[in-house]
Amino acid sequence: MHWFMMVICAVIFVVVFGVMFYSIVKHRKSVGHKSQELAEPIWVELGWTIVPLLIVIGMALPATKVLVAQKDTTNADLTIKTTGMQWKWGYDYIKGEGEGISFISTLDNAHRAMSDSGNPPPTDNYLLKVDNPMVVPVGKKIRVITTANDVIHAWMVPAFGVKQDAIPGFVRDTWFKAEKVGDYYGQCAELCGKEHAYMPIHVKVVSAEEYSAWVDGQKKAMAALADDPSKTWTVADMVKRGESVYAANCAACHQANGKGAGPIKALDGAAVMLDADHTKAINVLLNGQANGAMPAWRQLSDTEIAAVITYAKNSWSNKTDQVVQPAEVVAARK
Ligand code: HEC
Ligand SMILES: [Cu+2]
Repeated sequence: MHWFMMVICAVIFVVVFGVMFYSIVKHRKSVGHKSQELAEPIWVELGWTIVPLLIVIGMALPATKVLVAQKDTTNADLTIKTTGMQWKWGYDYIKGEGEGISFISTLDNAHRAMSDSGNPPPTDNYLLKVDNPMVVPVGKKIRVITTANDVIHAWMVPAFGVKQDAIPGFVRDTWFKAEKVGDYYGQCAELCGKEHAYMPIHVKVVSAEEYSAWVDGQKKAMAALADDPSKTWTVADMVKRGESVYAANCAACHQANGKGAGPIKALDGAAVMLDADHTKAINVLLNGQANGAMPAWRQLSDTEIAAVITYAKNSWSNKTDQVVQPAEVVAARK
């Protein structure tokens, strides 16, 4: 499309300027030319109206076709809903192979730490590495539905030519078809708060077989993770489970050492963590605190919330030996 338009424009440019400069130089006054009065040059006027009109129509037709195809999200092989959240992306595979897979994709913790250090060493994909990339098969039409949980974000992957706002309460869509396997990166493209620069997008394009294998693995992992919320856990198991939940979701603000920073309260030694009454901590997690400065974590499962609180209750200088059971979270959610 680009080259087609480019060639037409270049040809017109050369012809028009060629004729113009030729006429100016050839018929200049200094060699004795006099201007000519044309009587009713109707054929000239018709000509320079109709010819450009035909050219414009000839360019508009294919351009419109491409534009319509660009917006056509029907017949997708795979539909993935992406949800923008401060400051991460949620991916739900809602139609096609892998239906039901659902995960959250956050900036890799090591990159966050490098950024916080103020002096990051040269690093591949700096601030683009995520814990869970979106995985899609090569050569398939992928429809991406965008929406958001809190403020407006935008899902952008320049290599695919897609950029679509993700708006709370609205659903928008776009599509892409990756032609080569590989890793493609993008970032949130709508200023969405102080960590706007920390919500990268990583799309991993793999072969059809690798994709099927990935789907298999995810399904198994999900089955294993689909914890029975009525299960009763021991402190040790729950702490172990909570450690990764904490690293993925809480360490960015509260720090790995639980000390927090500035307005981010420390969890190490916090009354709410030492308290034998678990409901306060559960409610902070479910509803957030301080107008969302501490975000709500409803999107985590009951077991994950119970696990992360148990982890905080038994880490650093916190030695409560208390265990929060998923059932307590279930009760508090109501
Ligand atoms: C975006 C930064 C951020 C993230 C991520 C975050 N928190 Fe917080 N958290 C805060 C801030 C800020 C406060 C202090 C709110 C206030 O001033 O009351 C807070 C407060 C808390 C409190 C209440 C502490 C108290 O003494 O009142 C708990 C409990 C807590 N966070 C747990 C967590 C857990 C568990 C996670 C991970 C699932 C988490 N937070 C993730 C920013 C964050
Ligand atoms: Cu954003």
